[in-house]
Amino acid sequence: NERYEPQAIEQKWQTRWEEAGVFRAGKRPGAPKKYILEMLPYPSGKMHMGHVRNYLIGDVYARFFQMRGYDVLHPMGWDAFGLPAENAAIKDGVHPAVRTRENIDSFKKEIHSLGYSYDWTREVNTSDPEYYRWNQWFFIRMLERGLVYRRFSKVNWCTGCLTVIANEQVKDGTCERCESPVEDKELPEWSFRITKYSQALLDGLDELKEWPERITSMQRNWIGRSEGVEADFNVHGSDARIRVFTTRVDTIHGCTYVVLAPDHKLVAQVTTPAQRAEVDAFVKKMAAISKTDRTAEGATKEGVFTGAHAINPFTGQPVPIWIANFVLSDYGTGAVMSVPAHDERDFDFARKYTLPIKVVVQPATGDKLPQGDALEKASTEDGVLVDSGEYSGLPSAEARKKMGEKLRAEGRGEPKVTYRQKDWGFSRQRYWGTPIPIVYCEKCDPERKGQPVPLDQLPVRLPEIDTQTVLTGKGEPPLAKVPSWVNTTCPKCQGPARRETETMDTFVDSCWYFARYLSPHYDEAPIDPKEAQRWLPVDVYVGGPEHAVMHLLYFRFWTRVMKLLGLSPVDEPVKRLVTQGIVNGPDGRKMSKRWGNVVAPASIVQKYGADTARTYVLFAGPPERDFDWSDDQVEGAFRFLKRVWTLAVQHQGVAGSTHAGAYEGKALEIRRAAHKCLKRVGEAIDRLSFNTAIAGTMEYVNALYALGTAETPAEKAAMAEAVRILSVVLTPFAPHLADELAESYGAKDFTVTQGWPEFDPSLVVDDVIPYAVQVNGKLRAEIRVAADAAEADVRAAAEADERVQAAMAGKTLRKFVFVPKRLVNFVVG
Ligand code: ANZ
Ligand code: ZN
Repeated sequence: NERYEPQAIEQKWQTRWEEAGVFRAGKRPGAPKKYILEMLPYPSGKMHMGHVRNYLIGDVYARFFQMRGYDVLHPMGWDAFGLPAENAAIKDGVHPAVRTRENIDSFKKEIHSLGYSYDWTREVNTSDPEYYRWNQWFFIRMLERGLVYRRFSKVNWCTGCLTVIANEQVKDGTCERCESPVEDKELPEWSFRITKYSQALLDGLDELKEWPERITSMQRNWIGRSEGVEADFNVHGSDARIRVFTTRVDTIHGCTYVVLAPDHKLVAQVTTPAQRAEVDAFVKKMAAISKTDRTAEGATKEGVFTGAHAINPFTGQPVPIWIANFVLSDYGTGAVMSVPAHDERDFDFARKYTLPIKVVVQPATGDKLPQGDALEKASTEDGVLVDSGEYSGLPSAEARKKMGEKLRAEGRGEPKVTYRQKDWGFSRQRYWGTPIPIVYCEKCDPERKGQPVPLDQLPVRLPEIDTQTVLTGKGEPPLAKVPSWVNTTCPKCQGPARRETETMDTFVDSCWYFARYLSPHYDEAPIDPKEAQRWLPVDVYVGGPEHAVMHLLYFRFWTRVMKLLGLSPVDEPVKRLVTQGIVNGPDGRKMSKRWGNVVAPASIVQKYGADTARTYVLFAGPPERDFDWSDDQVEGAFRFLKRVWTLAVQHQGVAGSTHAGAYEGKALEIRRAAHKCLKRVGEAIDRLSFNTAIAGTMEYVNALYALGTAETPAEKAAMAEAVRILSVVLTPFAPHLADELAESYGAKDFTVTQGWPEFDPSLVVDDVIPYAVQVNGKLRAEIRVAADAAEADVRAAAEADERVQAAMAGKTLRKFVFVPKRLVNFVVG
């Protein structure tokens, strides 16, 4: 065909790849492996450009490594449970399973249309009982080990979704998903004890050298390790003790009041009758405000005096006990010793309520801070202690150590590490998720702790439901409205029992899907440990940076659990993480329905073909960077591929040409251009610099045009090789065109299977320049080396020259002089 018509060739190749199973993993058991993975999508029906880009980054890598001889695993699946399908069902009555199925089908068609190299034999659907059965299995195994437990706690209740949402999903007191207000609510909640792994997850970050620093530092902050001291303040005239957590015990002599969280358990006990009314009113007011609002950055500090006093364990002096909004009950001990001179919040609070301010740390610089109310702002740096009894004169760090030891020795406290990270509450009042495999029997379990469903009874399947009556979005969890499902028998006494009606957070599903791909139908365990040995960890994981502190932390936790359970040998799920940038519209705003700037992938594929869509998106910028959509550049990518096609058509006559003799002149130029391109593109892909890889290919095509028609046998053979190399370097980006081109030149196999040839080093040397070689300042030889050759290489080439060797024979080298691009001089004596 004379003209480039992507629509005529792309589907054909997609079908051929699929039928030949080109992208199946496990074909090369002896070869090194690469596991390339992109975050599995929530099947929302239509693909957007963000998906296209995400999967392309992985796809280029997967094809490239396959060409380099690796056994590549590149799977795809569906994060199929979740709120959108359920919310849609509440609106229009379509069962979530039906909608999800439809969405998957259309999403999958789009994926196919872009020519991605997935091994579809490993497809996973998290809403399939064959999958979620293992969520239940993990739940029970973790329950046995105390890694799952049920707690009554304050949860974030979304008033729009009518469900519990994670801390991470609360943005400024509203739900990240529906933007409705979020309230605190006391509910029993199933939780994973992820905090047991806080330190391990923190330490593990040090090993993740190939993760973006931005992500690891977000995780570090999220885990929030804090080294400090717990100290007991006795309540004056009572045997109650207030334990505080402080990172600055060195400032304890400057503590002028103590603050309890409004919901601290000692509040009622310590409050004096005179203060009771005021305290009760404040506690009530605080309970109505969500935790996030109460402690937001800009929130004004408020508090009330309890009437009671606490005794400073170091000075023996009493200080007033307050309650205030800025102290959280679920961090540290829920109580703080306030040091207004050295803490900003305490300072503001002291100013507002005229509490004393006392400087006990002077700056190490020698500047002297004024005492008391003359202080203009808190001095928060470490320094040297003053007015601190026997600790005066000590540097802060040393004082902290000594004071912590003293507290421990006296049984009044101890050094303590605190983490900001919380356990992960994962029960949801929703239908479209994994049922929690628990039953409650009044006879065997009067406390309603719950008994696990026996492993051999898994999966606990979601019941068929009448959507209209069950998915109403109101009241009890949907599953509670299905009596035939809720009522069951107790595994212990066989008497009547009720099932747990809550389902699991969908983040559970994405915790281990990457391991399920290894053996998607294995039915003895979630993963076949043999396959885990072969494939884990994931070598390259591509996804959005917005998952930094949820999915990307949760699945690290789960990976450790899988190791604990003997399923997998690795501590960390992923070696290299690539977080892709955003695709904006031509207006520079994130593509969104709201801005009306969405470009549908299907429209681009239809108009220009998948290869143009792929080439454009990859050429638009480095994977990690955002880019703005440009119709002109899409056109540009299309024109480039047309030029490739025309070039191939023009040179069709050289197909199959070979040549046994030397290559000189134009023939040599053709070969040099080809091998340089091979080198450059390979190295760029390795570095993830797909845009420069494509730029290199474009320059290569220009060079071939400039070289004109191949006339001599040598030129023809060189050109045949050059076209073959063109099909190689195009394969990761424009795979359909690459295969079509290769086939029209007589290739008998797919380009991806034929592999990535090694470039010939002698052909990629750039310009060669002469160097004068002197011995004791006298010209002895002239050598020719690459213009960019390093000193050592030039020297080696000079030393290899016979005339130079003769001039230096029997002498000792005293000095070697190197003048780049000009000369070298051996000083001998
Ligand atoms: C006295 C002090 C003096 C403090 C000083 C700081 C500076 P990080 O680093 O985040 O762990 N704190 C402790 N528990 C709290 C709670 N439940 N709610 C609010 N604040 C709390 O912060 C530890 C510091 O935060 C602790 O050290 C405590 O204030 C406060 F010059 O104690 B500090
Ligand atoms: Zn029972």
